[in-house]
Formats: sequence, structure tokens, C-alpha cells
Amino acid sequence: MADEFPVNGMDAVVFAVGNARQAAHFYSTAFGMRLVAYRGPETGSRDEAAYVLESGTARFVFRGPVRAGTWLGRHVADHGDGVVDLAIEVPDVEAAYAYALAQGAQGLEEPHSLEDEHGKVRIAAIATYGETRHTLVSRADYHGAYLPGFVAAEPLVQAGDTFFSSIDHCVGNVERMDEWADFYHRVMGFTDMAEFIGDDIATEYSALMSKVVADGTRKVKFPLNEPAESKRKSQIDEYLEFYGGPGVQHIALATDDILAAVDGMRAAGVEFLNTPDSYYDDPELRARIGQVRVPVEELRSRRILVDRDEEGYLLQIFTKPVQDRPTVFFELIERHGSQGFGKGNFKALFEAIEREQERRGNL
Ligand code: TYF
Ligand code: FE
Repeated sequence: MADEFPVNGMDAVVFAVGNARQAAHFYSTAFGMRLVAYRGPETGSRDEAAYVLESGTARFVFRGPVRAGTWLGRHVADHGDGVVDLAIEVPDVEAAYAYALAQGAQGLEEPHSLEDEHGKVRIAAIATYGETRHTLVSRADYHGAYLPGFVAAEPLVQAGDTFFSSIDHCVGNVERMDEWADFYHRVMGFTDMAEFIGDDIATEYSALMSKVVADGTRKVKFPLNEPAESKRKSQIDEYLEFYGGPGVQHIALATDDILAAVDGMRAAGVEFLNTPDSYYDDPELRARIGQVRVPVEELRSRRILVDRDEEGYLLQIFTKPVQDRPTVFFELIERHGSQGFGKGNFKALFEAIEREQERRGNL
């Protein structure tokens, strides 16, 4: 069957933040990213500054308002720092946009070209959950640092270790998961991946339902969470309340050395969720995970989680929210065959999140 909506992969995660200069500094020093491009008042962008950072193929863009009365400033006032755009690289912007609109997507930007001395890109955009959008980018004929309008920039800090090499998945918190899963099925031809957390599996610990949609090649993976009824306030409800609606919850970053990444990021001040010793002492866990590439003690000392399925195993860990609001956070994930999302860790993970919710007074 022909792919109705071919994609090349994630192009960028675009954040709206109160102070893009400081965000760029934080992601340089604490996340080991490298500034590669910039746009701002000095380059003719009168309303906002934007910093483009990379780590491997992962690209983050931080946009901040430089004057009063902008859309961006209003977005930050409403939602705090957050993700405005999960940009997807596609081979054919016209075809992708036409298909999406024919399938009922809301168009936000008609296909158009941007050009400079480094070549040409084609761009369009469609709406997704909340105030989030998917920019569709074709950059096969472009050789500049990011996009026309941006200038190449030197790293903000001296080069250090790189902690991750690509974007593994981008998770959305929504009010109605099935509606948005259907949106990705219909509009992008995405299909469900195996992992599903529903009422059947849900225990007192998983006050959420989750479904993963992905493109046919599994290069773009979008889990979608919906709050579920429980005795206590769902972590997803906490997000929806503090973000002010649906939005991106976490970005998972693929690493080939999660031990070094956690050590480096912790040393730079990044806070990760804690996992109790009982997780590592559990004989059932020990039996289930079998042999992994390091002794369990190496995982325990760093609070790294491990999960295994028929295809292999994965190591993962979650940061605490990275801004004042209890909204966006990050995941580090090191895959060894498993294409899952750590279902076996949901209980331990959700308990850790609930402990944080409790500390915030939001349970
Ligand atoms: O992306 C995932 O599905 C995993 C697990 O609030 C997860 O990282 C699911 C929900 C959640 C936090 C993590
Ligand atoms: Fe995840």
C-alpha cells in the first residue's frame, strides 16, 4: 500500500519561551546542545529572537518575544514555556498539505517558498491539539544553517559532551485521546503502535490512557495521553490545568550512552525523577529484565529504569519539569531492540510523578 503521507522524520521541536537567550544557554550547558543558527532584531526579525540548537539530528528552536504585544508573548503568558510546533520534514510539502486538508485538517499556512543564498525550502503548516501546530518542511534544496532568515551562529559555550543524538518520540496531553489518534490516522495516515494503556491495564497508578501513533516507517512517533478517572488528580489533568489546555508533555531523546548522559546532565543541574530502591530490589523485575549491558547497580545509582519485551530491552529516565509550571519534561531513552515505551515501568514512573505532584500540592 502506498504511503499517503510520507515523512522523512522530525525536523524540529519549536519552543515558545519567555527568554530565548537564557533558554539557549540552558540547553547548551545542561543538555549538551550546540547553537547553530539565530534570528533576531539584528537580522531583521523585529518581534522575536530565535535560537536553533542541535544535538546529533535532534533540533530545538527557542523563540522569545523581544517586544510587548506579540502573539508569542501572549502564548507564553497563557501557557508558560512550551512547545508550539512539532515540525516534520516531508519530501513533498504540497502533496502533504493537500492530503491533510482533504482529510479535514485545519490549514495554518499555505505552502510557500523561503529562499536565500543557501537555497530554497518549501513550508506549510497545519493545526493539531491545543495551540500546537505541525509545520511541514521540505529542505532537500537547502544548505544553510536552518531556514532562510536565520544566520549561522557560533556555539554559546565551549563544546562539551553530547548527550543525545535524535528525537525518539514527542508526547501530547489531550482531553480526548481517541479523537486525536483518529486525527493522525486520517490526516497523516499514521497507524497505532502496539503499546496502549487503557482501563484494562490501568491500575490505581495509571490515571491516564495512552495510545501511540506513528508514520509507516516509525520515524515519527506521537504518544497521546488522556486523563483517566482516579481517586487522585491525574498527572494529565495537572498538566492541562497548568498549561491551560492540550499541549506537548514530553520529548524523548535517544542516546547511546544513557549513563554518561544522566551523569553529565545531573552534574549540570538537571533534575531527574527519583526511583525507590525497592524497584531495583524487586526479584520480579530482576527476573524479567535478565541481562542488560551494565550491572543493575549502575542503573540503581542513577535511578535509570529498564524494560524488556519480545524484541529486546530499553533503558529510560525522566527529568522533572524543566520550567516553573509542572508541564514540559524530557525523557532519555537508550534502545536495545525494544521499540516499546517502557510499559513495564509505568507503575514506578507514575508513582514517582505522583510524589512530585504531591510536593507541589496538586494531588
Ligand atoms: O512516552 C511514553 O509513553 C512513556 C511513558 O505521563 C509515559 O514515556 C507515559 C505517560 C506519561 C509519562 C511517561
Ligand atoms: Fe516517552
